[in-house]
Amino acid sequence: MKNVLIIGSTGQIGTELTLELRKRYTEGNIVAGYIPGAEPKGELAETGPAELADITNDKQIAEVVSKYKIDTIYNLAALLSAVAEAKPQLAWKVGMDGLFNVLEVARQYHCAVFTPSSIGVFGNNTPKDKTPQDTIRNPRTMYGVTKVGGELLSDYYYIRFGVDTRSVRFPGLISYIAPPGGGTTDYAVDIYYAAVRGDRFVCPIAAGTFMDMMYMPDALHAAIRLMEADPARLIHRNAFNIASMSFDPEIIYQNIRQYMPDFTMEYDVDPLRQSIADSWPNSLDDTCAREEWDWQPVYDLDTMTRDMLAKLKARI
Ligand code: AKB
Repeated sequence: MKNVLIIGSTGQIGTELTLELRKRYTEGNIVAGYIPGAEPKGELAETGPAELADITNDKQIAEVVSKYKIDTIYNLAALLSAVAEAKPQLAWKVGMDGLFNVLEVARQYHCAVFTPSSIGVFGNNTPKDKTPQDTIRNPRTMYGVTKVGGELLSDYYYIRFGVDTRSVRFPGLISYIAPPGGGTTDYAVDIYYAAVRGDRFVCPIAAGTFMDMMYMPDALHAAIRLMEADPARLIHRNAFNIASMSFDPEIIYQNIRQYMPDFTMEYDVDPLRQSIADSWPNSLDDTCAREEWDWQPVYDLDTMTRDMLAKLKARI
């Protein structure tokens, strides 16, 4: 029996992760944690319990954890990279103070904790291609600072207090249910919506800018598989490089055009997003995840494009 709290259940990852966990763990409670103004709706509201769980309110989180005898917390609350640059104080409050609240509750109630990290932990001095697992992490964005801080704090709670903390460095995540909000990699989601709506796409990232990306089903699988992994095999914990594909705007554009030949794209580069993208790796080396918990992605760019276009055509 599993009792799980998802903090940030109505966001891009949370919406799908909560439903996937409910399908997987049919006994116990998979609690959708939310903040006022972001209440679960539709299937998310109908398939299981939902509770207010604001990451900045430690007492509220502790009450939910105690009420449902929670054993695992997925902490998905975060401001993405571009928004975090506009609101650095709030990004710290959610990313660091919030994580501290979650880890303290986990320490007191003996919960395991998953907190996503990101390719945003890397910076201009990091090796760009096949970025190794253990290497320089020197981001110059508030998002990256909170993600590096989060990795260190999570490892600290494991080493000092035995809290079972685990994490992956997510690349840009591409999905068709809940939109991302304010990330540098969002263009790789928006481009599919434009193609299906029949719009000309205006790309905010320059041609030739490679970043790692992943289709949401692989990302969900990674989070769940890591939390189920045998702890005796884990040499690393916070956080594992994972990878499935790397492309620039031209490559994804040409891939979509194979299926929608009339689709067009132009560039209007956003300097903030471009400077963040330029500081991130072109591709990650995920050998440690493959060796320590059998990470293996299913989707590549082409299988993702075919699925995204089919799913979005059915939805829009
Ligand atoms: C962002 O672009 O901010 C995120 C990320 C790569 O962490 N999608």
